[in-house]
Amino acid sequence: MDKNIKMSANEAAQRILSWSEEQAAGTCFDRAGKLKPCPIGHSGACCKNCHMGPCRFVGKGAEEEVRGVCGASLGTVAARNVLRMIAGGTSAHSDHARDMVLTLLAVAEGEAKDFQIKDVKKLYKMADILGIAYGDGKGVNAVAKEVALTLLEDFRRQTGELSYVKRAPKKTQERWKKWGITPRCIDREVVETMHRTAVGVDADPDHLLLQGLRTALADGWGGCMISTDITDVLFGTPSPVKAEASFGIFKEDEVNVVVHGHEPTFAETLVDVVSEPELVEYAKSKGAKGINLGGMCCTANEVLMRHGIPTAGGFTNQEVGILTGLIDVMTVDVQCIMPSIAEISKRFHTKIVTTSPKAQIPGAVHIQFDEHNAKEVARKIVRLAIDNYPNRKPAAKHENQKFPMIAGFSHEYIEYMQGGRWRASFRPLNDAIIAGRIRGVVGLAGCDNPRVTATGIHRYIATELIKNDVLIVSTGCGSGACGTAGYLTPEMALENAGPGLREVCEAIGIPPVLHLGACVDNSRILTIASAMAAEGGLSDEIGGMPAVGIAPEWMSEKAMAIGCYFAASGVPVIFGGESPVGSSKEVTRIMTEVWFERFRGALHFEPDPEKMLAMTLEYIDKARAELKLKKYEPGRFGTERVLMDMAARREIEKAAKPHLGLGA
Ligand code: SF4
Ligand code: MSK
Repeated sequence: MDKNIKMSANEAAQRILSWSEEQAAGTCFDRAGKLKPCPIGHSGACCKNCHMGPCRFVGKGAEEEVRGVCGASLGTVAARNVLRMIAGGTSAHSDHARDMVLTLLAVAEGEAKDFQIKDVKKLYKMADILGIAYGDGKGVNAVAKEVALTLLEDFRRQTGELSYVKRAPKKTQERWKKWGITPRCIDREVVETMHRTAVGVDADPDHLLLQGLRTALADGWGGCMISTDITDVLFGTPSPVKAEASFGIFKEDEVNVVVHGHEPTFAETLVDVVSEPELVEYAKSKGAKGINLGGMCCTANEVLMRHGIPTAGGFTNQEVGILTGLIDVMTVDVQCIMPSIAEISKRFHTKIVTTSPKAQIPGAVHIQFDEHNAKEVARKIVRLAIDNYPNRKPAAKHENQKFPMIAGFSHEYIEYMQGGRWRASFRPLNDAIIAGRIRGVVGLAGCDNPRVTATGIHRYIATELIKNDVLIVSTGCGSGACGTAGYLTPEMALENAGPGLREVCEAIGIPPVLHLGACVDNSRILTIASAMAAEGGLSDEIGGMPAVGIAPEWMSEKAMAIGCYFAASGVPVIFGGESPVGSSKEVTRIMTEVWFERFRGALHFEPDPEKMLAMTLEYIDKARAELKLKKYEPGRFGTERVLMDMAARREIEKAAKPHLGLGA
């Protein structure tokens, strides 16, 4: 690998990776260097949906002239490829959500003794939305059971609408109805997507992509939102917690257990057992001072948000963490787990433990977890880590770097922090946007990626946006990237934010980047956007807000589902990297111009970080102008609130261009 190209923007990760190159340890960065992506598949121009292919659509005029053996066009193929990514991503989030529903049901029926309902208020809020009665002597578990059974219908209902569709602003729902993309349930949309993309079924790119959006909406307003809600109900709705990030969270003199993956249930159990006196004593008997729990990727975000468990960062840090030689056990469940960790761990002493019935990795130990035997399994795994502690090898590369951070910004807390218990609302945020103190809001989400300087684009975008008075809400590995850069502290705002954003952050005592949770918790952004629309003074739907979504280093199919549910909900979204539909002008146009015209959201792909930033600010400023808000000028704020009447809104809508001429 070229020594001048930084593999990771995290300095500690970079030092460990340079050391690993000398050891020829083999990480995703080495593999990314060796394995160049196939340019045909990378741009969406390859179809392997039947065994007459793969068919490759290459050469000048491929879009017009080349056809697959079955006669499919490049547009059909590129659209089908996007749909299959959305279906994959939706399946991942939603299967996770299904497990959360089943856990809630098991708790309600008294079958999962190690868990109980922690946030009854939130459970009742869900019951309200779902039309389930509570109170009048009805026990909490009875309500929980009804909530679980009602939400199970969201996976299998054949007609009708997903329960949580009604949480979106009316106007947003109307757009979905008009274009026939209101999801019926989760499983049916995924199955229909797989059907319609099979050989010889749906061939119209626009028609296909509408089904893609319907499936993505089933992910956002279904799988993701259900998962966030139930996780809060079972384990507590997050509120701000102090924690630490980066590799210095691993302790040399303690047993280090790391949770990696996405599901919160097992990790929550580990949080409970690691401080049990018998286990701590057992650790001491092996020469350790105690037991230290840390996290990686999105399981990390789950326990960070609720307990302040420190995080070693996101996706590209998983192998790097093992290279420290300090992890005694890494437990993994599902999603974003590199199978290579089992291989790389053999060079050290780390034991990889797979815990999900859905995922096993050759070379890992499998100790299966389910909610019925939670603590028993957790204790077994902690003992395994303690027994492994004396096996640490001295040759590994430890780094002490760690940054303080604040996480735990649930949408409930964001509302609370703007007015306290009695006057909680989104009014102050809307007013700050109207006055121009806050120029707009960006959801900075998605993976970090070894094909670029990992976490580097997240950092660049975060730095520039807060300088430009843009408030950031972050999730998933985007939050990991910001946390391991030291961006998740209020001091960061004082030092780097523009004058308006700084004033707001100082007044409330928040960082300029609000960590909202794991990648399923992008649903919190949908809830916030809906609340801002309901609050008034900005757009009366999610579309038209001075808000943009960015996933600068995305790689997962889940990111594609997320990007598309934001676009369908009315948010312009910008993804980094080369476009996976770049080979088809037609599909690119549909996903940008046509979607913007219909839903006021779009999905762009832009590899240049500076252009990404420019597009974001252009979208925000254009939305401000269309809402007739004060023109953004750094340090010059308005005090007037401009409330829009219906006539003014109609005028804005008439003037709204189908797209911003941003290209794709
Ligand atoms: Fe080729 Fe059509 Fe088969 Fe795709 S579905 S591999 S385009 S023949
Ligand atoms: S873990 S989907 S690398 S955000 Fe949620 Fe991170 Fe992307 Fe996985």
